[in-house]
Amino acid sequence: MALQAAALVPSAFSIPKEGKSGKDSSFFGVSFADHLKADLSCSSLSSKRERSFRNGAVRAETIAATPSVTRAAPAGKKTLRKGSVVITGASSGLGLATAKALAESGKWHVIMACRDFLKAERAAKSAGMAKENYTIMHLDLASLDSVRQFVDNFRRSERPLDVLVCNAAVYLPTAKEPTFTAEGFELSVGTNHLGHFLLSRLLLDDLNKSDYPSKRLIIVGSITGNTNTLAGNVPPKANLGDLRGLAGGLNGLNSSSMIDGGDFDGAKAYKDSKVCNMLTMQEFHRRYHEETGITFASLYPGCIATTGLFREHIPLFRMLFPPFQKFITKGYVSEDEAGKRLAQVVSDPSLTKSGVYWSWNKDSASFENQLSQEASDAGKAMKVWEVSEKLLGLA
Ligand code: NDP
Ligand code: PMR
Repeated sequence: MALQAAALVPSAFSIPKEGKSGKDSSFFGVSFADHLKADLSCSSLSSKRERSFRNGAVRAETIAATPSVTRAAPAGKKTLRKGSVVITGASSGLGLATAKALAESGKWHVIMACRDFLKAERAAKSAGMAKENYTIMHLDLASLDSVRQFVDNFRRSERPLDVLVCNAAVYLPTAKEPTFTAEGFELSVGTNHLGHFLLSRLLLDDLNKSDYPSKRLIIVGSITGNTNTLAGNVPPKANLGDLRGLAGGLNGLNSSSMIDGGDFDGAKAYKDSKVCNMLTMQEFHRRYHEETGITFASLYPGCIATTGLFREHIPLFRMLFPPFQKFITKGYVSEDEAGKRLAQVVSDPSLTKSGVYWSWNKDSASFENQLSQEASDAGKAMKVWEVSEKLLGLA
């Protein structure tokens, strides 16, 4: 299959230079054998958490998922309510599979934060989710007004917030020209990073108020943003540069639409946005973990080659990508399996460590993975944080 696919794309199996190349139809691009083995093994708050009880009351529904973590619960007592988790982009793919896994556990109420209400309702129904286990709330991450509205609506619902999962994303690999969010940021970084950055900054206070035994903020990352992997070396590679485009507002007018200030490339914009996601998780950890006890984590769930993420890719790619990942790289994972992985990061008592980028090995066992140099650069994480704050009017 690799040969067959390679024959269709001329730039097969050569190590590319840093920067742009292989746009839209690029499928292959790096020396395979050297990296394959390595990749397959990885295929201002002030209140203390002890006094953070939302609404004073503990709702009685069922036993919590994390009984061994008893920081906020008095010793010997179990938290007798369901966990309450917000998942962005839960209308398809990984988000839906995670929502389903958590809802089925009977231990979670899932708030599906989605831009298309009807699609989400149909998706929940066809996934067989019981009505009492989920609520759909409108959220369009490509509009900062919508993000703020979502936060208001969520607060009005008076549900606690125990876990927030920033999962939604767009990937626009074939776009020739940039498109923009309501506020004029390039769409991939605007949605995947900036929308989630605002959402998590606003909801941090709510998370901090939760009395749940283990509060978590999870931001979905990816292998393709990590240049210490084979997948991360497929061009165009992620690279935030000195953030000049981000600082300029990513508007494509008086600044570049790309974070590093270069020419627009949709695939690179997505990978850059994933680097921002992973850096943001670490900066949250550095700033707030000790003070709040919140677990901040990211993950690479595996290559879920069948999801809607690839809807904008060329038909040839969509046809070849799943068998390529299944049979050649063996990095493929089903939506169900990936959903179980993310559900583990939401609720497993053994995954409470903060500041971690989780991955799974061939036997589907989780392990703490290494991020690339750029995706673990503390200085860059702080800069991305500060520049994003300015763009969003948070600083
Ligand atoms: P999907 O396209 O299936 O899911 C993406 C979700 O994001 C959809 O529910 C989509 O909504 C939603 N979304 C897109 N734009 C917005 C917006 N503006 N506001 C609110 N929601 C929005 O892709 P995946 O399930 O594959 O992706 C989920 C996450 O997994 C992403 O963060 C992705 O980067 C990550 N990931 C995926 C991998 C893979 O192999 N598929 C590998 C590694 C990481 P709608 O249904 O309305 O389009
Ligand atoms: Mg990749 C072990 C090897 C491996 C893994 C785990 C992935 C995951 N990919 C691997 C290898 C390769 N890919 C190789 C050798 C090639 C060149 C033939 C290759 C190509 C490729 C393309 C063109 N891969 C891709 C694309 C995409 O458009 C996808 C992408 O970058 O989306 C941003 C993608 C992916 N490969 C993955 C994963 C997980 C993706 C997509 C999802 C993501 O990062 O979110």
